[in-house]
Amino acid sequence: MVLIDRSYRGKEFLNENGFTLHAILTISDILEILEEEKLITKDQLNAVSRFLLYDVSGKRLNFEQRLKGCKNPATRKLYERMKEKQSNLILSLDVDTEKEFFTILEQVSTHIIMVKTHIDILKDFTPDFITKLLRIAADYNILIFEDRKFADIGSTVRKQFQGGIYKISNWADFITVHMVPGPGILNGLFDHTKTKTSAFLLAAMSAEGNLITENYSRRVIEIAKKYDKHISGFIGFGKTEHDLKKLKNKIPETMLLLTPGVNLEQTGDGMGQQYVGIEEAVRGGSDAIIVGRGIYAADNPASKAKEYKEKAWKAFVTYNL
Ligand code: S5P
Repeated sequence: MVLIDRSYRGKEFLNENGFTLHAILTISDILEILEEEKLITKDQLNAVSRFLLYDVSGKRLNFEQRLKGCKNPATRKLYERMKEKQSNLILSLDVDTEKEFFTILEQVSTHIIMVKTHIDILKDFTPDFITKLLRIAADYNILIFEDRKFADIGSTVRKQFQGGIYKISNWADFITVHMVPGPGILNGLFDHTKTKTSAFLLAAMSAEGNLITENYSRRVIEIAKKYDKHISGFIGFGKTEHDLKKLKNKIPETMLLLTPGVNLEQTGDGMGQQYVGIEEAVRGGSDAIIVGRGIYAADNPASKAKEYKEKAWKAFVTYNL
């Protein structure tokens, strides 16, 4: 019998004897049919799906165990938001005016656990923006994620994180960090500060042709294990469920895998962005999806956010909870 990963569905591939196989149905498809026909229960479907997800290891912790074992307070907050809001949707709100930003944020706020900012995109930024953002975040139980992608020597990133006009360390629950400069970047960001901000490290990017290799991803994860006080997890994209699973299996269980490049309608944006579907991302082990244009550029961001949230949470409950 050949076990076929869902990501191969509808595609042709060669088996080890050189025969072309055409994948029509996956084990997951069959399980879903059995559940629809009431031949197995939802619990059985979930248990077998989890078993398959983790390469038949069956050893991964469930959501509650991961939350319990998690020592990083910022990561715990994110786990708790997921539980409270029954959502694993992060909105990437890459618009360029304050008005647009808050109009969309208020429309979608009940559906998201976190808003990801690129604060330097705003053309009318003033410190009042942060005051307002913090208030809305508190009112709607949303965390704030500044996607600054720090990538310099320790001394420089410290200034970029704490200083300038943005003073990110005062308000961001999370930031993103590239590990290209090595571990010194984490010392620069976190030594001798009382910041509550925690980091997500870029482990695999969605941009086509990016230079991150599997070995680089592994090294990033190894460094993160030593700095778990300040690291909440990883940004990780995979074109297929299988690619994501390979990454997920290297990640410590209490850390989170957030996946950008998720879109229900597009496969790319003509500028190198690549997209994966919600189901594939979550089946691959993604804990939360990051969606930008799929929501904020939609005719009705609120109903789109609801759709993304419901689909992503359903997949999470089925395969990852
Ligand atoms: O590999 C990555 C990492 C990130 S953080 N690919 C990404 O697209 N991102 C960010 O996710 C990117 O900077 C943007 O803010 C968001 C994706 O936006 P979308 O409009 O393509 O969904």
